[in-house]
Amino acid sequence: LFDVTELQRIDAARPAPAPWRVAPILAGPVAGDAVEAAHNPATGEKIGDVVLSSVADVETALASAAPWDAPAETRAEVLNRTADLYERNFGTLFALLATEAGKTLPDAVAELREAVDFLHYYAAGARGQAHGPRGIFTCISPWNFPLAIFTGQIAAALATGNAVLAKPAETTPAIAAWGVRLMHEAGVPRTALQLLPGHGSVIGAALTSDARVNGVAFTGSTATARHIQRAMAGACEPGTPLIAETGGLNAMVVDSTALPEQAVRDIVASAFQSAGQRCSALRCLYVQEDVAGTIREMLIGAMDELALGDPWELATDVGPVITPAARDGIAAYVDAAEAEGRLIHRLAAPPQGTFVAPSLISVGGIRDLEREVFGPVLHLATFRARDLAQVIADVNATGYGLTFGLHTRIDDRVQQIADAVQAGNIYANRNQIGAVVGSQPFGGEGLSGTGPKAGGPHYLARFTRAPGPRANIRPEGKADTARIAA
Ligand code: UN1
Repeated sequence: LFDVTELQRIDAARPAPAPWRVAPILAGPVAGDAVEAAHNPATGEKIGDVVLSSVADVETALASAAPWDAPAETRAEVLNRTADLYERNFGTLFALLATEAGKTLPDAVAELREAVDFLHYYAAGARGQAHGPRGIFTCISPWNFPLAIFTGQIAAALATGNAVLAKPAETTPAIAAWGVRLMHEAGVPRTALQLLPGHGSVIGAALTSDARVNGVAFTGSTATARHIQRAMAGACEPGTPLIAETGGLNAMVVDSTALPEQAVRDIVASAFQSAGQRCSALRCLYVQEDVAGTIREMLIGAMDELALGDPWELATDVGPVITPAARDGIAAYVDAAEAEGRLIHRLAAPPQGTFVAPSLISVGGIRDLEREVFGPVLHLATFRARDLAQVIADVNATGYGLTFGLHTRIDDRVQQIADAVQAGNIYANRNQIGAVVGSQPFGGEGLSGTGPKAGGPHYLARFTRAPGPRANIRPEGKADTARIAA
């Protein structure tokens, strides 16, 4: 997919493409609101300006939005063309992913590939969709996958012929604007796709509590999902779908039959890749007590090998977290654990930028975790063989159900545990991040999301209306007016 000489070319051109200026992209005039500066999380440098959207801009978008009435075949071709444009613009997209979101180069490559996969997968799905669009979809996406999830939500809504109002995360408007530009260049009409960068506290209500909104796709916190659901309930037509992917409190169990080298490699990737800023990331590791000492020592050794720093350097394993506030919050959490004598190991963080050093904290079990800490913080617990059922019960009792990892060489145990754990994504003998569009669709259960899984066979149907008979006609051909459906 990528030519090494191209990588050298973009490396020579860095830092690109700053400074930029991003504004709402509407099918009507932009009113705008305050202008906000954007910063590179790794360095703190200013990289661009964002013209925030006002409530008036949301009104303009809603009033001008029109479902994309092109034939399914045309929509599929345009989405495939968008994927080609994404690939051709990879230099700019990588630079934006590194400078605006702090993504390491391997994470940026994976993110672009996932966005491209979503476009192709939903393009293929569009061709087989028999049902009509719902109308207008609001798509609210997170900063931790500012290209992949942003593109996936929009591609699903567009593939099925809806109009989209896209609100990117507050910290990643430039990546979103590039994506929207490329979608428009590929042939998506402006009335079918409009971009509203801004703050949820200002424009969130206008985007979700309006009778003209026929569906919302959301990825973010469980608390925000609840808030959106209440907003929609007060204004939207009953049955208007909220398709939400939310938080997690994810565990992995390593039993004494596991291959330690493989388990440790997968633990490190699951907990610390992307600086732990994935809702799928491993938060609570349970190791069977007879191998706990070995795994713990190997894990500390592997943590010491992690390189923290400039996400643009190929050698970097862990980049920055998203904002100074996120850094301070995570660091305070780890400091509190240290004060309680529960800190097992912590690396040193670079002094500049919003870096958080990966850390390992001792806990009795997942019940000791009060909330999801969205960073490179791993909790370690041990269990005795006879307590395995209790471990699974405790994991289920969190109410979350996003990812679960298992390392064992007992074949029967894989199926037993997979049957007992309530989680959307269960991974055995591999890492527990990095779902794959098509072959490993991603979604949560319980507090972790509504389903259906993104990148799976049932996702597009939620963006459509079942056709249903418009009217009940008597066999002899006369309409029974009393029974004509509205
Ligand atoms: C998220 O972190 O918001 O499988 C969800 C994975 C990713 C997770 C995306 N698809 O690691």
